[in-house]
Amino acid sequence: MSDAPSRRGAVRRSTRELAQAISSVERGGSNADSLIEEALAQLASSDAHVTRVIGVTGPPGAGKSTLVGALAELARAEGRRVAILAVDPTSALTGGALLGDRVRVEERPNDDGRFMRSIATRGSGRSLSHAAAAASLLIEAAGFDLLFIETVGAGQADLGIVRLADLVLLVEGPEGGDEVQAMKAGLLEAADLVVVNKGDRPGADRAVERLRSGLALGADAPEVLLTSATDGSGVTELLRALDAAALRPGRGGRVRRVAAHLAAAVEARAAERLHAAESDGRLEDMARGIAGGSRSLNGAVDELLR
Ligand SMILES: Nc1nc2c(ncn2[C@@H]2O[C@H](COP(=O)(O)OP(=O)(O)OP(=O)(O)O)[C@@H](O)[C@H]2O)c(=O)[nH]1
Ligand SMILES: [Mg+2]
Repeated sequence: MSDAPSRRGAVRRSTRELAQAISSVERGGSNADSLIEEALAQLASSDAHVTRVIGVTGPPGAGKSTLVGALAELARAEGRRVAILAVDPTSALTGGALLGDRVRVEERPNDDGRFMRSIATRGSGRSLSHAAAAASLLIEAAGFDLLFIETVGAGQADLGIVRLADLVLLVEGPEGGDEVQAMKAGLLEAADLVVVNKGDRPGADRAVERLRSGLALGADAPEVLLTSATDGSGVTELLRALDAAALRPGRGGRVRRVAAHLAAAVEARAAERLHAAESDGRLEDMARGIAGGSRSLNGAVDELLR
């Protein structure tokens, strides 16, 4: 496949190199920082490629991975370079990237236009949103046209990752009750597009109706579409809707992703400082001073962050 002029400036890494770079970022350390700096410098150049980043969220088992796989196949068949990041907020508990194991996309070693990766923190001390923000910047610098970030619809961690995206797609199952969950988690407000998947199952049409009437109450209600990821129906229409969707002001964009990375990097550095102070006893000394009234809490905080 030939290079479109728009991605001339991309850091053309093989997908293997990209995977290695993301692994470095997951582990943290100075090598990771220089990889990110390199990606940022590339993205700052005037001919940098623009990646459309689509956050995909929704309740467990709704068919997010299957749907993302189908969308990715379709976009790839149209000649676009497509990446998928699966982010599993529960992996810290399960000790692995469970969700990644269930990702439904085949890797093809000879095709550098498809990239699939699951992200877990694996006890590195880096937060998941840090790894996800960094990985999204590396993928963007590698000149992908589309990036899907899949994350299970499970509250706060999820919303942080959703903020990296230009567009948020909420995937619901046909069963009642899921919508209520989504509303509770604040995901429905964050969604730019809602899809009821498993359209082949009974009740899917009713779920669409329920969502449409519920959403009609709010201003800029997202569109509600119906798909069946397993037989492919509605998937082309969904990809078109994602392509056509206007970006909401204040949502997504590269600056947002850089900001997410910056915020996470600051947190990581603060945590490092704190850890060092704990290890060498300074924290306890300071605490003794504060408890004994010989120093102020704020002064100690400033000193720790300096
Ligand atoms: N009948 C039917 N089954 C589907 C459809 N889409 C996905 N499935 C099935 O639903 C199950 C869950 O699909 P996944 O794609 O893993 O769902 P997910 O939302 O990614 O799940 P988690 O990552 O675990 O949250 C699988 O057995 C899929 O084959 C669909 O459109 N129709
Ligand atoms: Mg999944």
